[in-house]
Amino acid sequence: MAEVELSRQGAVLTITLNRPDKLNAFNRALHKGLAGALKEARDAEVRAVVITGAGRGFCAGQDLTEFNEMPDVGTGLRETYHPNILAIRALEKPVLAAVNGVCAGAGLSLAVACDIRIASDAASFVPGFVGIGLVPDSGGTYFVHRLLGASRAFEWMSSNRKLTAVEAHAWGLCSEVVGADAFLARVAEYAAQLAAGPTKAIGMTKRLFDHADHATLEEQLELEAQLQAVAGRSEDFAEGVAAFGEKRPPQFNGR
Ligand code: LHQ
Repeated sequence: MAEVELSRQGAVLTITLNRPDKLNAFNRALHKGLAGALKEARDAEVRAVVITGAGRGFCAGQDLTEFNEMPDVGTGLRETYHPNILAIRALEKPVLAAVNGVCAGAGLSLAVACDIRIASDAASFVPGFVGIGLVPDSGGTYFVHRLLGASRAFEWMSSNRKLTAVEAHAWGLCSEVVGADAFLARVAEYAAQLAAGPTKAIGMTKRLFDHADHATLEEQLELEAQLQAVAGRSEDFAEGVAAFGEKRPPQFNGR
């Protein structure tokens, strides 16, 4: 059994974490599989990426029964979790976390490192770390803080409160909650819509928002100008303007 399964639907690459008996908790094999999958996601033919979990979980974070795989926690994080979180941010295309079930600990960190989250109504969001006496890692403090604001982020991450998908939606942690029966179809529809977009412009929008987190206004304006110059030379921009003039929907090719 592969710990990570890959499938392609047109320009959508779906990455399924596949250790369902452990709620897709991370062990070395899962990290390795995810790293390989994120490498494949760099293929120019892939214009949207979905990350989801097999079975009833999205990802329960570190496998606590295989903790001894990681003799030194700091080194373990740097070698396994960090490259995958950074790879998601470095992908210049949208990454959709399809949160099918519970996410906890570094599984929550993975979900919040993605660009968009949609949740099944069977999903829940659990800090996890504080429950076992740890600090949030794998970007958990970075992304949860940005999504929720400092006050709510701290209160939640220090409480281990399990949020339902509906609560997560009300907090802005996910953008949509879908009934479990309709979830797969909605994920496919959403991912296909993302994949049909002007991928280059969407990828650069992602870069710009990440840059805005640590930039001055002057630096941000400058990067916008640079990347707009790139977008302005893209085939998709030419197509967008032509389609507008011809009063028809644009057919973007991602270039
Ligand atoms: C699990 C796990 C799990 C193994 C459920 N491991 N088996 C990074 C690097 C270095 C150091 C440490 O930390 C990190 C990052 C982290 O991620 S730390 C945080 C680790 N994660 C957690 O502490 C979450 C632990 N799990 C839970 O709190 C619950 O299982 C949740 C809230 C996720 C789900 O609760 P339930 O829906 O009630 O399911 P369950 O607890 O019954 O779990 C189902 C099975 O999955 C069960 O196995 P069993 O054989 O009894 O059916 C669990 O033992 C197993 N499982 N999480 N992380």
